[in-house]
Amino acid sequence: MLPKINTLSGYLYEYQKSVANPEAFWENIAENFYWHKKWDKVLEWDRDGHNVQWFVNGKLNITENIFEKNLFILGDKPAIIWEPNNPDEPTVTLTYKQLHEKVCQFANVLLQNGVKKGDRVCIYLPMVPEAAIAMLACARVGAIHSVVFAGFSASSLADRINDAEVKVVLTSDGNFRGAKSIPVKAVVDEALESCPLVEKVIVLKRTSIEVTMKPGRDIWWHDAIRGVSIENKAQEMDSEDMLFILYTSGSTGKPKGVVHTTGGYMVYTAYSFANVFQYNINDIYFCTADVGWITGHSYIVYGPLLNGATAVMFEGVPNHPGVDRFWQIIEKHKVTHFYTAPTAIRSLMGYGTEPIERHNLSSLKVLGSVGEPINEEAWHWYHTHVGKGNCPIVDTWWQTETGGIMISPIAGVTPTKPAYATLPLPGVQVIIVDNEGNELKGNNVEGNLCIKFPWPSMIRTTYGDHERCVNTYFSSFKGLYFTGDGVKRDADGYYRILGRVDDVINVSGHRLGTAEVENAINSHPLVIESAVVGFPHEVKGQGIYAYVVLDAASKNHDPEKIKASLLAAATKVIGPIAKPDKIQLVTGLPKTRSGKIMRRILRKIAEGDATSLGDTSTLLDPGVVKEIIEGALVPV
Ligand code: 6R9
Repeated sequence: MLPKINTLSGYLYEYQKSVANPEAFWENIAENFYWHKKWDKVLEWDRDGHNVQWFVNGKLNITENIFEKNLFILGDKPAIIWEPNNPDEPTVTLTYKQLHEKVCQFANVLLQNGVKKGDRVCIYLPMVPEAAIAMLACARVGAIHSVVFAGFSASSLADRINDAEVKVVLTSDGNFRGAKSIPVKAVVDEALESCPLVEKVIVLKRTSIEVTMKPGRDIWWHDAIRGVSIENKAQEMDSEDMLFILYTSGSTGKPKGVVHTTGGYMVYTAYSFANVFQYNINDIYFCTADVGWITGHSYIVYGPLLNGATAVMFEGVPNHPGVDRFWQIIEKHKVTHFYTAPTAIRSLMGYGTEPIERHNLSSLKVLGSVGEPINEEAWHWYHTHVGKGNCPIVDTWWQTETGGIMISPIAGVTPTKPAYATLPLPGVQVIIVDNEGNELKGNNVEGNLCIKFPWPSMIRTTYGDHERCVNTYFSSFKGLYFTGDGVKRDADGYYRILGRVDDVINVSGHRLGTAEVENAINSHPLVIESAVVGFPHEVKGQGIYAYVVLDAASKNHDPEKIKASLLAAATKVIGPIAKPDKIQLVTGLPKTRSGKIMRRILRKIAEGDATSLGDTSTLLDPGVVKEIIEGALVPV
């Protein structure tokens, strides 16, 4: 087991140690893993070019650290408890031994289908055990997985497949989500029309809807594994070999492929899981995220399994068949650790406490929150009604790029404070800077959240474009990793995340670039241009507000029909998560004389606060603002 902090003074001691000598600190943690060959050097770092290597020349396979290292002790312990969308369907439990066999078998399937070390495999699967099996099988053979959330559209999927030059796609016939059944394979077929490099598609049967199978390219999962050996020797990987790519939205351009590598990611996710959640070996841990997001990667699959944890994996949604579904799962599996997103808490709050009271939640010990700032009301509701006042809430701040949790209470150790992520984990050197990059020292300060020293699971590059990585994260403030978030450090030295300060919006915990949504809207033939901003939304955290300028030809069309077709365009180009909540048709956008859209003004109007627009004198046409305010939609 990994060393665990269990007192506040222990935390302070470890933190000091990790800052005084990060290399010695992480080396000590890394010693707990199984390496074919240990590192020659703990850290190699070139600050300016952002070339960072952890556990240099170490050799290992991450799946051996999940399975072989622990099988003797963990063999019959459940690794994954899978809860299907329909509660009448049986739960599937896979022990460590069974999961190991399935991973090895599928690793052999990948090899037989021509997948070699370093090849990219796209995983576009619903929340079924095979999603975890697929990820681990890739890691076993040294293939780089790129999981794409199965709610993304065909064109988003195609972009991600092409950017990573994917060779093999793993998917399913369909997907059950709540009352809906989604035709997943049909989306893949559409995407692959523009993905010439894909050689094989392996299709899991889940919903049994009819699908077309392209001869020579498409194979059924059950046919592919038939008769295949359950023994597989893990591929030896370098510490810095890529483990996976995960696409995420930024403020400009198309989503970028965030790259994580093997050794550092393993050490950090395992260490942070053990410490933040204070997981003990008989606990049952339930994270409601989807494996399509970083939370699913680090804290459903890798972090928990590296710790020998039992993880509940849920296929469905919180309100199907009833709004007590989460509570029913907690009671059924005697869940001790529950990790979810503020948006889910806020939406369930709307149904009152009766659905909770129907269930016995006394097994719960720790509650977690991730994905967006948790407001105080939701924090208190979660604490009082779900945790009955007895469970610490770990409000975990981190990002796809950070790989693992960065600022968070340690359960039962760090005194919590509603809406505060509290204190950085050991090894995380937080610095707050103003817009000019000056450090804001001391307490009671507010500014841009940066990290000044590398940590093992930090982003290594953006796939295929290292310069983009350097420009996006390391050039706003010299020598610092810039997170894109605003933060406040209060009088106690506690951190409160204030949300994004760039053009990224966070809708129900899903990251979207405003430019991405604008591109989708602009794909509509009647649109000349558009500007998208976020606005405060009671359940989603942020909603999407789109200001759209239409072509003169639109005069002949019903504006309501146009709005509906704009929603359809966003769904088609990105996916349903990108559908605007409000669309305001305008005749022009507020622009500076150099043609830059003044988003600050549009944001204020969308928030319903048109009184403090600041200086509008630099605008090309100030009249536009008045018109927009008059037609503004009431925020919900
Ligand atoms: C893990 C994950 C990252 C962005 C991040 C921030 C927001 C995540 C948060 C939080 C406040 C928390 N965020 N956790 N804000 N409190 N506990 O969500 O990764 O999808 O990359 O999003 O989410 O704005 O910058 P990702």
